[in-house]
Amino acid sequence: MTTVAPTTADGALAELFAAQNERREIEPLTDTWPALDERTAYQIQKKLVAKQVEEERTRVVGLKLGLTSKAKQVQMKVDEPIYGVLLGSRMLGDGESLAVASLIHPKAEPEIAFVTARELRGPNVTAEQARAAIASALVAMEIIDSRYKNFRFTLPDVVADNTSAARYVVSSFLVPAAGLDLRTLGVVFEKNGEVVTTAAGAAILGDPAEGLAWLVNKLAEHGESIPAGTLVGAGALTDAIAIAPGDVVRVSIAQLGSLTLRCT
Ligand code: OOG
Ligand code: MG
Repeated sequence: MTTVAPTTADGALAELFAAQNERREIEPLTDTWPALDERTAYQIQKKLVAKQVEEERTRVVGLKLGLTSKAKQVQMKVDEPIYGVLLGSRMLGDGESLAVASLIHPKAEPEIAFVTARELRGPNVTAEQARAAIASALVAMEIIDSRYKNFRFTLPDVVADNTSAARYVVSSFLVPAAGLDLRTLGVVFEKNGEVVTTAAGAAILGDPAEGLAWLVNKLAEHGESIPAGTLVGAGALTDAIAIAPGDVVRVSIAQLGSLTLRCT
């Protein structure tokens, strides 16, 4: 079947939804629709998430930042942060398994996540204000699965694709944020018992609280805020690594603990 490259928001939405459900790669939207802008891309994301919520009979449980570390910006060749949405149906716990074949070409990446204590509403929220609104922090790992071939995309492409979101693994240990210096938390990322990357919390825009401030100020551009009790993934601390059946990947973060994912 030949598919016509989409040049409208509805066409892009249909193509991204089908690509995910059929586990097939597509070319970036901007190859054929260079005028696709960031605002339209976030509108497509919103509609895509609404379709996924309906299809998966689930609900939105959180938000995720992307491209908040230099390592990721360099790896993906996009030099600004982005945000996406986390769905309840795609959450995994420590020690759970992931069937790699259920996705297109998944990669794993280590993250710090937060739970917010109170509503945050931008614009002009500072990192200090954002930090004060963090109730707890936890170890997380994102499984990203761009619907684009070879993970090649521009900012509007990846935004429309809900920032490559596929699965999100979270620890059940929530560590109270009071007294934690998120910047100096050491991060070790291992695959099959070997250390593949390391980082510290400061890899996220100098301070993970800066990531939360960026998110709430960006949401304000779209008239949205972050409700109290929201899970927020702060973005990968290091570059992402490809995973294959049989792999065991593990994220350990000082003071927060560790979590493991088994790939089948
Ligand atoms: C885009 C998603 C980036 C992160 O944590 O930086 C992201 C991608 O790399 O495909 O989730
Ligand atoms: Mg991520």
